[in-house]
Formats: sequence, C-alpha cells, structure tokens
Amino acid sequence: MTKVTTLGEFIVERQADFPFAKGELSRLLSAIRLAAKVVNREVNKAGLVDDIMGAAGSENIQGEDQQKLDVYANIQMINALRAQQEVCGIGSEENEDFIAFDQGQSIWGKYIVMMDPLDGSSNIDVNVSIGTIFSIYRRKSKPGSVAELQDFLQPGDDLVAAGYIIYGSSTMLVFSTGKGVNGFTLDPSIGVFCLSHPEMCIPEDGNIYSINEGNYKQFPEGVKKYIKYCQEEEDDRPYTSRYIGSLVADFHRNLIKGGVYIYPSTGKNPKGKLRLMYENIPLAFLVEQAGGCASDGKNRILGIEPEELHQRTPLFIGSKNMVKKAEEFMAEYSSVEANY
Ligand code: AHM
Ligand code: MG
Repeated sequence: MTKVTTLGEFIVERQADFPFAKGELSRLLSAIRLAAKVVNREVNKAGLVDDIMGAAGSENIQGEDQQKLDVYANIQMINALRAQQEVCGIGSEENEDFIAFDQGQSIWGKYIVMMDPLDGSSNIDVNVSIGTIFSIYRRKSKPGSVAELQDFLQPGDDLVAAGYIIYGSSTMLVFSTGKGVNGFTLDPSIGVFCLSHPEMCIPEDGNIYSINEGNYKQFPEGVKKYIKYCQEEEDDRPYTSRYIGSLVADFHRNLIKGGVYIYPSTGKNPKGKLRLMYENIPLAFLVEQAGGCASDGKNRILGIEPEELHQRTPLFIGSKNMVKKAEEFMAEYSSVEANY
C-alpha cells in the first residue's frame, strides 16, 4: 500500500524548511487548516441551509453584495487565527481596516495574515467552486506592541507563505512556504487533507485564456489585441476560453493545465477589480513558486510596494510564456488611449 502523507505530517516534516522555524509557522498553518475544514463544512451544505444562503443584507466596503457565507468564513478564519498566539493581526477583504489583536499573548505574535475569506462569492448560491486565499508575513513592528499599518502594507517579495483553499468538486488546500507548491485534497470520510499534488509546476505554455470578455469594449488596446491573438488560427491557436468567475477556481485550473488569467483595467474599474493584498499577491507568490509569472501588465506583482490595504491592480497571471506574450501586447499598444 502506498503511504499517504497527511497535511499534518507534511507540516511537521517540512518544519526545518520554514524561514524562521521554531514551529510558529507550523502552528499557524494548522489553524488555517482547521478553519478551512469548518468553512468547507458550511460551504458543502450551503444548498440545504436557508439561514446561511443568500445576501446577509449588508455590503462589504467595496459596496458589493456580501453573502452570509462570506461573513461566516471571515469570522471562522479570524477566530482560528486569534486562538493561535502566533498572529498579532489580520487584514481581510471583508474588513475596512486591519484587525490588530491587542490583548494577552497575541501582541507577542510575530506574524500577520492577509486573507480573502471567501472569494468568488457570487458563485455560492449556484453551486460553483469558490475559495479562500491567505498570505502570511512577518510583522515589521516590535513583538510585544500592537500591530501597525506598516505590518500589513508589505510587498509580496516579503511574504513567508501563501495559499488557497478551493471548495470545488473536491476540497483542496494548496500552499507554499517559498520552497515549491504542494496541494492537499480533503478526504471527507476521515476529515484529513492528504498530499495529492506534490511539487506543483505550471506548464510554461498553455492553451487556455481566462478573461471576462463581456467587458471587451472597456479593455486597454493591448488586451484587445492579445485576445485576438489567442483567437487566431495559427500554430497551436486558437486557444480555449474558460472563465468561471471565481479567481481561485480559474487560477487552480490554469495552474494544473497551463493557461493565463487576466483581469485588466476596465472603464468601470480603471485599476482592475482584484485586490493586491488579498488576491493578487498570494496567487502571484504561488505561481512564481510553481514556475509561472504574475504582473499588472507591466510590473511584477510581487515587486509592487503597496500603498493601501484595499488597493486594486490589474492582474495577468499564469504560464510564463503566455503572461510574457500578453505583456508584449500591453507594451506595444501602451500609447493607444482606451476608447470606451
Ligand atoms: P469577490 O472577492 O467579491 O468574490 O470578487 C472577486 C471575483 C473573482 O473571484 C473573480 O475572478 C472576479 O471577481 C470575477 O469578476 P467579474 O464578474 O467582473 O468577471
Ligand atoms: Mg475576492
């Protein structure tokens, strides 16, 4: 019988790989693993429980409809991490400001966590995959004090770990601590994440492009030209168009099969729709660890110095050669004014 490695075993075995060992990061990942299972339980019965389904009647700070499960996932993640005294603060897409834990042991925590507790929330009530995205940084301020804004506004190059949980046809946790990317699938019969996708690598080339083409008229000229390039009948093209509308699910598919996901600037969202800290940086870290690329169309996502918690940037992410090709089009047509 082949030996199955559980996430718990993997974390212990790889503890020495972590940049600042001592078991802190392991405990933190264990808290995320627990929160993921709790959120997964609720996501899986979303169709059954009226109470959890549907709009909560509140909106998040970006003014979008907030679903009840978003609130639930946010609370579960915060509680699991608060209980772990390794974390001194959390930044969440669902909270306007960062949360600085200000009592007891937590002010000695050396890490901060940024998260999108439930991404793709417009897909909750139609049984389409959704996800949780997280990233972990070392705090900049002194342990023993209350976390400050500077702890949260760190560039992706300073990340120590990031990952996502995808609640799909199966539930997976994919993460990296800067030594490659590994994927674990939840075996629901025993409630354990098992290593199913060791050392994930994204193909250098792919034949999938993922973009909301409904916004076509609002795209920059470079993106329009790149889409036309994807559709040409030449060499291995036309490529296949696949767009779920759940970033984690689109990203996960492209990571495995090869492809590019693009959310560019649009007339409605001149800086793009996706959030640098909660969505773009963690996935950029994972894609680079898997051998791919992520940019805002020009600059590496991980090199961007963040200015605000809820900052948005365009995102071009996926197979190295596809992202580079899209960037070439962006550079070539950069002087053409967007024409909405
Ligand atoms: P959310 O965090 O509010 O769920 O929004 C992010 C989602 C991504 O998961 C997805 O890729 C994108 O928004 C879809 O946006 P659009 O409907 O504009 O294509
Ligand atoms: Mg999101």
